[in-house]
Amino acid sequence: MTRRLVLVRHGEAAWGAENKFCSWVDKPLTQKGENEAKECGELLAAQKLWPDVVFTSVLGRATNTARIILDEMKKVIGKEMPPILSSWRLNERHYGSLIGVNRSELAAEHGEEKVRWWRRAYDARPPPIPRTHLHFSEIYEDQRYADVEPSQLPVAESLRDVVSRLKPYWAETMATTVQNSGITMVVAHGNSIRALLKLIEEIEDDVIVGVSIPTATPLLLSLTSDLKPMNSHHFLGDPKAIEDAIRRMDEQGKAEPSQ
Ligand code: DG2
Repeated sequence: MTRRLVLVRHGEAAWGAENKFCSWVDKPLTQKGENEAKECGELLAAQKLWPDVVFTSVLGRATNTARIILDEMKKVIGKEMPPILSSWRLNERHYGSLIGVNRSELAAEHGEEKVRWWRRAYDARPPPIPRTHLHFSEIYEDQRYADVEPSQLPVAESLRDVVSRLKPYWAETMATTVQNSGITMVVAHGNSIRALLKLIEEIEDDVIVGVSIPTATPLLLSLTSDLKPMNSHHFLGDPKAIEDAIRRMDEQGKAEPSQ
């Protein structure tokens, strides 16, 4: 039996709309983000990709996107809701001191190349979040992390670091579930999805730099019983709209982003 894995980045969230690094700050979906999630649910229902199980991060923009997608799919498919498992290990990459910073302002100050490097290079780790950061307490006093060993909670991460913290969860929990299910859905974040793709498809460090994941655009992977990719991942949906969304994402790091 082919195992199918559907990976979805959440819909647009409040700080995404303001072009700020959101990372571990729990900002809600915008109206546009909710609509994107609904459209994603319609698309997945039309493709009959009802999941047997769903994984999400603990952040609201991911858990709410998952709920909206499933509600939309249920209208068409009408099955019982699948189990939803949430883990901090699927959270967005921790952007350290860059959390809350506007990407264009950062590019105006440090140059677009530097911002591109911070956002996409495999080993780029921003400076750690200082204790004086406006959102420090909100993140580290969040009861959803109460069971996590404090030393495991990051203060800044490169994509390599995200792969490292995701790897045990993939190996110990997700992989077995994917093996035992026909269809598994993961609703997470741009960089935690890049990390998952890197793990599963063994993407080279210098190739993952060019991979961007637009919001609420499902990505489909077909895997063998031992979880080897049967072909390369591909996005579902209108190719032109997806290409435009990826271009707009890349342009978020320009000093003066196009509208
Ligand atoms: C974005 C990623 O993550 O930012 O932290 O703001 O998927 O949670 O919206 P998400 C954020 P970039 O790496 O695309 O700059």
